[in-house]
Amino acid sequence: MTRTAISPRLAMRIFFSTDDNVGEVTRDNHPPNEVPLDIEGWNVAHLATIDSTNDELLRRHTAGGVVNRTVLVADVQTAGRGRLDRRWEAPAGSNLLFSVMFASPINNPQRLQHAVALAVVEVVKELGVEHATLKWPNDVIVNAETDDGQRGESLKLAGMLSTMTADGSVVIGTGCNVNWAPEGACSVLGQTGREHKPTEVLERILEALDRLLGLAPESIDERYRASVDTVGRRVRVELPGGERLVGRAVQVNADGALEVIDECAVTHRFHAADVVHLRPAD
Ligand code: BT5
Repeated sequence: MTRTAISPRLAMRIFFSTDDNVGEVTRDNHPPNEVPLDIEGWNVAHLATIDSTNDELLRRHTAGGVVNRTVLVADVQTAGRGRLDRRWEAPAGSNLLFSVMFASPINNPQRLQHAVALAVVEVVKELGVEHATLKWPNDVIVNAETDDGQRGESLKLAGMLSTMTADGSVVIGTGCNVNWAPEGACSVLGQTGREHKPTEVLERILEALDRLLGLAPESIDERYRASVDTVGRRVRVELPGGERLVGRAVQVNADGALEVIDECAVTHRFHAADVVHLRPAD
């Protein structure tokens, strides 16, 4: 028996938030202290401070001033956003906080998200976070091991927030814990003992992303599916409405949905949800 939890259209609205609450561009939130960064193939601006790089990019898009592959990176966000109106925290200058605009038309916005997530995994691995992997849909995590070598808790290293605009463009924001992590999460510094300049990590990620976007779309899909560590695990799926389900994640479908078989052998497909990787004992 198969159940689809929510329709792909509804999932799109949950997965990709809308751009109707980002406010107007004002003198206060349009910073004068903007410095261009020279990274080939991208239009990158470095801001000292902003409310949210996602919101700022959306405001600029609404004002008509954003070309494809524009990137904003900030030292600090005063109102950094997670999904579903949650907050994204990072002390000033410690972590990488950036958003990329992909201008319309876009065939498959999820594939772009997957490419960004794969680029982040590739780079943090190069920086020495060997066990970096993905938790469906786009969290970059590191699996802690329990003392007896079992798969333990997954610690979040980076998260992504995507917004579709009315004209079909997409802004993908990424927060990557380079030198700081809140309790219960992890950072590149914590995992490797080495500090990195966030903008240098950005440059590597954009280079990796450029390479990935040059691949055939199926190749990005294959790499993404091969990198999602959620598959094969016992998981708890938490839906935006508060509904919860425990089961085993069996695959990520071609449309990006996560397939989970519950304890009664019912298959569920999720297009948008929070997933918790359960330890064997949970
Ligand atoms: C995300 O949300 O993971 C999306 C994060 C996107 C942040 C970037 S930064 C650049 C761009 N501009 C923005 O305003 N946002 C994007 P979510 O899965 O909802 O996770 C949010 C939850 O993670 C919070 O409720 C906290 O519990 C936790 N959290 C907050 N800061 C964190 C951090 N630095 N590392 C790990 N977890 C964090």
